[in-house]
Amino acid sequence: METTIRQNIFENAKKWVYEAGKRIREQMQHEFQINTKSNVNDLVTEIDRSTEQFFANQIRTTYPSHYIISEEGFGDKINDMNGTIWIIDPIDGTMNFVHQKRNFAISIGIYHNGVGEIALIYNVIDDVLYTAIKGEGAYRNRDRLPQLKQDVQLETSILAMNSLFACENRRVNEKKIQQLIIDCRGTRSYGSAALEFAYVAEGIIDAYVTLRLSPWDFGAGLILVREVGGETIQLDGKPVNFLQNNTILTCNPAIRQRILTDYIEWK
Ligand code: 2AM
Ligand code: CA
Repeated sequence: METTIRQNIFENAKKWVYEAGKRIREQMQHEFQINTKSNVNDLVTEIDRSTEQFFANQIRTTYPSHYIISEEGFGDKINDMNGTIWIIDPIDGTMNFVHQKRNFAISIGIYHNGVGEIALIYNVIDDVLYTAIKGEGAYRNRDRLPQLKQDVQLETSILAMNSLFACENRRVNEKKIQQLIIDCRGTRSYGSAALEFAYVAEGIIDAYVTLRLSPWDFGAGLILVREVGGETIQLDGKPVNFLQNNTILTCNPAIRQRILTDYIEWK
């Protein structure tokens, strides 16, 4: 993608993210409708939907040739990564949004022919915007994030995980996951994949490992982490697939092989 086009898209995306964040903060002052999707704990609100519709309208008006992959149904049916594709989660961490009224994010990753060009992850309540542009590094608001340290070890690392390892323990050897939890310095579970990627990029955690994420959960985060020298792969070591759900390890490369080799064993 040409630099000036990339910059133009970034400026618009940033403007829309701030605008959407302001709308969410206003809308959540009033009562809003909450529904369930695939199961009783899989939540969606009218604010998730209206926010996604807001982005879809802006993108289709300004960039009619672009495509959208998104969670709440306003996107396109995509079979490959050709062209310019916006991967959008209007609210990542909907359970946090509903229960905690904080710790959720707008997540937007923009890809051109499969290459990650632009990432924005906006912590709406804290008003913290993480951004990345291909080849230009990653930022937390106006501050450039340093490259990840290379001398990191598992024993002094903090890992983000979630309860899927307990719920879906038929898939992986849970004894080895238990050992991973014992061997690292500590674990965290923030409940928003986008923010967990942002924290890996910021270097305040060293890895995020999970059994199932959708493309809109990691589309932006993968670019952000890449721009500080981090890596995102599936738990079998293969590259991620943007057209389906994935197992995910995003981390400081210094601890990648150790996690995959010593602690991930499929049943
Ligand atoms: P969401 O809030 O947009 O649904 C919680 O651990 C993280 O996993 C959140 O980023 C959440 O995104 C995502 N998530 C929740 N349920 C999921 C599912 N069934 N498949 C994939 N990702 C899911
Ligand atoms: Ca969502």
